Amino acid sequence: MKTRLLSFLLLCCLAFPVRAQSYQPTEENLKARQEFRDKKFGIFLHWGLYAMLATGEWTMTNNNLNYKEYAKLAGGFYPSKFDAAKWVAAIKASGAKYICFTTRHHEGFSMFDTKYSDYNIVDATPFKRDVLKELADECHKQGIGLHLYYSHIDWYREDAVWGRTGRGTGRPNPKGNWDSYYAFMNNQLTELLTNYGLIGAIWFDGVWDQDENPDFDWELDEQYALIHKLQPSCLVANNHHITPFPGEDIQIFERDLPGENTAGLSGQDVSSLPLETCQTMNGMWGYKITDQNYKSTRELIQYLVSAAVKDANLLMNIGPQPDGELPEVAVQRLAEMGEWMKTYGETIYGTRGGCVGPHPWGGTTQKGDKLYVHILNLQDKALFLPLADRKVKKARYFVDGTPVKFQKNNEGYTLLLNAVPTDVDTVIELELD
Ligand code: JFZ
Repeated sequence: MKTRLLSFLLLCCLAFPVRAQSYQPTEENLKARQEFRDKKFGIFLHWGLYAMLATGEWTMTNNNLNYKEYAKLAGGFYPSKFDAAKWVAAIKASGAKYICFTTRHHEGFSMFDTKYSDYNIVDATPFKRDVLKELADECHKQGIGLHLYYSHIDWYREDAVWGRTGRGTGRPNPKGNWDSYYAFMNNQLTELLTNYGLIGAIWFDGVWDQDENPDFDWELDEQYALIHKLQPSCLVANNHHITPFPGEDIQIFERDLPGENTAGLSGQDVSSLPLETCQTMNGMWGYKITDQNYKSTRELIQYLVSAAVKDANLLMNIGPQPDGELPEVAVQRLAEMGEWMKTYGETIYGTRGGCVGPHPWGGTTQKGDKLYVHILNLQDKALFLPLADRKVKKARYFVDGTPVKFQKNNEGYTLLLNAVPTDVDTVIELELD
């Protein structure tokens, strides 16, 4: 009997090997998660060959462009104005604390020097420069974090298994060769985590491409373990639009704040992991020449504040031009956001979502005994805060310290403002007991 039980247990162990189910983040990783939450604001950069076609990063599949024809773009890619120092300086000026760069998007072109495919910016273009290396060196020099986007799908490689996109690019074999493609990805991830210094996060994207084939095994456990082995503080993120898998360190939302789903890509529950929402500054991720529909600085700041109120980081995207420059409007938005952050950064960086949650008028962020009330949209001079079980000691306008009168009742406190707020964000600082 005993031996039967033992062999049953043994069988269980063999059948269900200890996977990342038991993922225990290391101390370094837990520390990196908190630092990530403190940063609050990052800039996403979508850059690849698609910039030349200027119709966004999905143009290859949307227009069923033949993979061999598309690859010829590389021979003409010469972003003569690329200057990593200039990019990093413009981004730093916004108050952003990290950059997330597309090392290889769905088009399959590697924007870095890789041994594992010639289809890369050094070997396949006349530019011949490792733009990732230049960017990484500048990020490290100027003291800003670097995260790397890495696509799980590839519309160019013949060994990449077909999903629901990239079917019309002329590749011969829908089945691909998973073993070969998986090894390729892990080899590239090893390069990315070995040759470019400290990497804050690997930001995966593409698992959703197999959503019609739910049994598809991406073998993520082993891939995540590889990342954590190479750089224990590197956060694993995956834009799969569902509940985080074991081994992931942050949770991503696309085009919506956590808990909202206006774009239809973010119906997943909000987990207890650090949160990040990615959003476009205009309407597209990759450079799109006809898209001048930039969000106003006011909208961008309010989106950043709304993310912070929801305890999430904002990863705001820019699609660099084919000539290597950031679009002028984007640079201007960065500068204006930075101006605001110079004054109000203290109410954003290092905070957590406050004890008064999101409301139509705005919400709160919190650091220690300071509660920052962010008023984004209020047609009133009085603002009620449901703070029944807290004691407010002081209230003042954050910007100049002018005291704010308040009244207490059983349900909470009512702030009595001097005027109906019209600023981008009227911040009232409360000192709690
Ligand atoms: C993904 C990428 O496809 C996109 O190019 C960009 O990088 C963004 C940040 O992440 O966005 C998606 C993902 C899935 C769908 C659409 C866009 N989808 O399922 O249709």
